[in-house]
Amino acid sequence: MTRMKEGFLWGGATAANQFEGAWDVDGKGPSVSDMCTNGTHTEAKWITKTIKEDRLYPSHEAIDFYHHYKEDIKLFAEMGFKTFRFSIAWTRIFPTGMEETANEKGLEFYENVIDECLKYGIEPLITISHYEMPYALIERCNGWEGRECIEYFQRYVHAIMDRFAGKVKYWLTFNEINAGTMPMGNVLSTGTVQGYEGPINKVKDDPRARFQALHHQFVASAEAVKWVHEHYPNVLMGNMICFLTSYPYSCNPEDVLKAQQQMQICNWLCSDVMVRGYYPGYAKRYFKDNNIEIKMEAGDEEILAEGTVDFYTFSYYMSSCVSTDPTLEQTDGNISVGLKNPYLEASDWGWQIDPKGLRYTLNEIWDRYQIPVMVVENGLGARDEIAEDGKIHDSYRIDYLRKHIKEMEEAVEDGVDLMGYTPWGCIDLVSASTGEMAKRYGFIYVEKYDDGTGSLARRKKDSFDWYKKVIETNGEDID
Ligand code: BGP
Repeated sequence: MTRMKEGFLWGGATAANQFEGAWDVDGKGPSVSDMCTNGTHTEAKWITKTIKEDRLYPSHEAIDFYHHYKEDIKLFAEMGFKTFRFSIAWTRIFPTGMEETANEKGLEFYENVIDECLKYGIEPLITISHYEMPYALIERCNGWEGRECIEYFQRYVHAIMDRFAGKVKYWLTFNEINAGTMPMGNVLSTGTVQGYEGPINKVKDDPRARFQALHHQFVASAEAVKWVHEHYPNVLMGNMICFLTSYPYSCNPEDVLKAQQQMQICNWLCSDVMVRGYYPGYAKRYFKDNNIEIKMEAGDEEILAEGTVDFYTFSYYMSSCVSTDPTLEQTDGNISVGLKNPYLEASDWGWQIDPKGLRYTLNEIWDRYQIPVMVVENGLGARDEIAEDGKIHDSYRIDYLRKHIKEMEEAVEDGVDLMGYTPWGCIDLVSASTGEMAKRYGFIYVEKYDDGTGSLARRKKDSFDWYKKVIETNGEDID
């Protein structure tokens, strides 16, 4: 097989709210994720306005990376990680988002994590905002609908950059920013849920507020990118898109056009703004057709144009189909639902497995933007069992990852400039969509269960040694 280029960033990905725990330790404030209870595949998790004694909030302890980071990073180093993607919890640095000065304890924690990575030659890749906006900002101004969030965000960005830009080269502004183009984005992404309590899939959607919030995120991101470029020229700033690959269900031109429109609004809109620096024509038409009026202030367009990103990153788990036929069967998926593809199998959570779709997607992205690309999430959420020999034989996970790496290598042969690959949840962590622990992605098993119990002990799965070999051979040996 293909060897990846010299310096290819093999690693793994996580997010603060899904694995750190210590949700109220050392001055940390509650984030939107800290207000979410657990759920299941069939029963949606809730967001509550206050913490309810009789409910379980999985982010509060999660897998307690906060107190296990040395042990965990050592295991990542043993696998040979070149990079480790994690996020900084905004609320560790600014507990409500609105403070004037940063919380030193929060900065210290991330400094320790960064130093621990560097000790092993692991390059940190940091997401600045990964479904972790301060809950206080949701209460104050309906999350990102409030323009003032742009200023609070800059304060946060300056604080972490002034402290860490000398040590960390790769940064992403907003995780899966395109979640804001879909109703599911209201809770974790745009935070447009002021006063709401209930299941996260029952939020009353107001597309006008949601797209206004998204506009504020674009401006906040571009302002941050521009400022960082001016102050820390060695730092590279990336976007992050939840890539929802959509195929036309049939060759009926109606289906083809509908699939194209879906790809435009759900996938391309955000990266067109962040990579090219302006809203594309199809977005303006979509806003007009849907009575969405974005309130822009003088200077917004200039900021978008001046704060374009250096590299493009995305998550890729699955694909689905689009059709004008309303009778076709739906499938579950990441953030949105689509139609079942008769050629594909699905995970236990209904996400359709499509390795070739990754090659297709990489080519589409590269053709469109011609800037370095990185796959910063990919993986199989599955139930793992500890076997009688005390091990976890996760051949299904190896199979999923192998097939995706193979297609990634095909894409490189096609000419795509691929920087790296960080499979999701390299250590088991809380599921973003359901709050479950049972939906595991890791190379490392964590003894933590859906009812909140578990010793938190770590064990290597079979995939641990397999991935170690993949990295050692720079992608040449994936068998
Ligand atoms: C992405 C998120 C992650 C992550 C992943 C897997 O959308 O960026 O935070 O959790 O999906 O999803 P889930 O945890 O729902 O299986």
